[in-house]
Amino acid sequence: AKQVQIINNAKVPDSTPWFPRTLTDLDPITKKASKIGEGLASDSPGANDAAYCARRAEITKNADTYKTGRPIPFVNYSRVEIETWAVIYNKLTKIVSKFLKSRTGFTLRPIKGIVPSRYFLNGLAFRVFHATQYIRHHTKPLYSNEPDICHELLGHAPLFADPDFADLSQEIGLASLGASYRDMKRLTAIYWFTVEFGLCRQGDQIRAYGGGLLSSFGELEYCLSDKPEIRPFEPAKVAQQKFPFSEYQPVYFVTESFKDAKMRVREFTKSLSRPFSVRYNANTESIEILDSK
Ligand code: TIH
Ligand code: FE2
Repeated sequence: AKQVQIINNAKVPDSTPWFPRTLTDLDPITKKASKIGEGLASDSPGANDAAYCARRAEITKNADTYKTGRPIPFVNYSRVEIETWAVIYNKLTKIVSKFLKSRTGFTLRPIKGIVPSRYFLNGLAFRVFHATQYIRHHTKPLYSNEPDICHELLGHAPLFADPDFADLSQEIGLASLGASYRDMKRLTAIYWFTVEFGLCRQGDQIRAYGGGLLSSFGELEYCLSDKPEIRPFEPAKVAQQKFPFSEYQPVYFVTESFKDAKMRVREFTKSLSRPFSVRYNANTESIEILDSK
């Protein structure tokens, strides 16, 4: 019989080491992993712990038999394993604030729960983000109607490492200092539809960047479906938009970029009624009042 070879790729030189061409080519790679025990250096803390080696062998069996396309095997982690995770997790959460500070000057600061938006936004003027530490109830992981540690760390924290996003946030914060009651309402809406529930264009795609979306698997899926209404980010309009607090948002606003949002918000805040302007002096960590306008 004649063999037919279909070549849909440019040829590579014969001397080229093997490499996978399709996803299923990845299947044999697991055989290349060292066998349990062999790979553990004699000074590895687990090497002389028979129970640990056995447990590891039990878990790694999953990888040995795994084939492309199958669901990831479920591992029922033990109490000790979960506690190990907790040690790492707790350490990580401690350095989050330090990392953010080195990127943009933002820091996290613990707060008991929801505070009136004036105080919350005021913090942003100092590049301080007030974050809760308690965790949502385990029966409803995909949506919480109040902030919790998952929301702060998975939703908000990563964004504060972006300089334009950090500027945008501080811009809202500065405008909130001494703002009138009416302007406060406007700024809260601007905050809500950017930092909390913002969408952003990226190429021909729309992506979610608001912390309230990134920490809620349920709303994240919903916001990118055809169910909600999506409007362009125009601060004067955003400022008037009403919104529910404890359910999926019916309306979202999409911005062109963080820089664009920052410029637009900066323009918008000039229209507010405050008779003075302010700036944050990072050297003295204090607010300076500028000439009344
Ligand atoms: N809905 C968010 C979540 O599930 O993570 C939490 C909230 C953000 C804003 C208000 S409630
Ligand atoms: Fe939030």
